[in-house]
Amino acid sequence: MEDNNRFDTLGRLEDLPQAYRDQLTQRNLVPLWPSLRGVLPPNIPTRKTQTTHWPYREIRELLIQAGELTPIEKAERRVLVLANPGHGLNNMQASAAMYLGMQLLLPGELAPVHRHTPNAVRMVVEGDGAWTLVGGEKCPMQRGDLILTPTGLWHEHGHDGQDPVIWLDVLDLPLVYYTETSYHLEGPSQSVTSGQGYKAYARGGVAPTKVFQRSDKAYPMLRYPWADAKAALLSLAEEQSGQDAVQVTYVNPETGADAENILGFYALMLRPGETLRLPARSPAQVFHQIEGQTDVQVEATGFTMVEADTCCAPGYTAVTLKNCSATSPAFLFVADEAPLHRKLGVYEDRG
Ligand code: GTQ
Repeated sequence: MEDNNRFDTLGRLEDLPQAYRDQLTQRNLVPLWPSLRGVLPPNIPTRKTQTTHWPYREIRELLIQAGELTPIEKAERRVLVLANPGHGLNNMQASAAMYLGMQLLLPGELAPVHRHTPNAVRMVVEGDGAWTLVGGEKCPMQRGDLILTPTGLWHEHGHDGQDPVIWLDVLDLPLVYYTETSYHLEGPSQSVTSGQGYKAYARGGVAPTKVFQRSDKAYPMLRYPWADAKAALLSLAEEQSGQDAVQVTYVNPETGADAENILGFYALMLRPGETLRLPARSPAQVFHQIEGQTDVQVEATGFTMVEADTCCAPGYTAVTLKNCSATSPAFLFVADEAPLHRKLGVYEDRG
């Protein structure tokens, strides 16, 4: 009992004489005890991240309008940011560390070359004929492909096709901004130089072995074609008993580590009719429906994700995913903050 009472007994700011408080303020000092429980709450962190669902149908309509309202020269990146209301819309955060944006490129447009400290990935949602040039490697963009633009690599986007192309950007921008390390550089247009990592690393379990030359690329694979990730999931579902989830992690094929340093990326398959309860783990998560439909339940909040919808859930919270179809698998792209939490030593799985 005494322990519980402790939480209510700390002194308040108002308990202090105004003259004393004024002296503290003048000297850039603040008392800890009125704020102690706020910054170190009991048992579970305070999370601003709210479970939020962004239906693609709504985003798409407004994004196509942005294409009419704002030429690419006036936007550089024509993006509508998926902002979590719990963080304040202007802060452009899906969660503490994750930024989400839906980007539109129209036929013939070029989003000019730059590089920046935050890491980014693109998950292609719609359209054919676009490409991203990353560190000299030209990556074709097809629906469901994951394309990395890791920290410091030059990148630009172009579009040689006929119809609008739309993709989801996931960046660790909120974290990099918070640490006061976020900036960008402009540069001259890149020439296409290197080979294509997705061809060199086309099969898991075997990796190219340099005999005469050492590979010095920190990010040997930049494009992860959806056709390959989907084939891996379907094969895993056949191989693995029904006990475990059918999930793959996008990894650096040379090291086996997460594809990028701060955020983790995964593809998840829900078997026909499957209900999957993901345990309450410390990282916040983002889900994007690649194929099929999924009922999502996060505490009291429930909704249905149809193709190309995106949602997020706070950390320390169990998430239940139910494939709406009893006959076809459903496929989701997942992003989370697990690599960051592991590196910080704060990762937790509470079951
Ligand atoms: O395509 O390089 O959504 O630099 C935000 C910042 C996309 C990009 C975003 C960026 C980009």
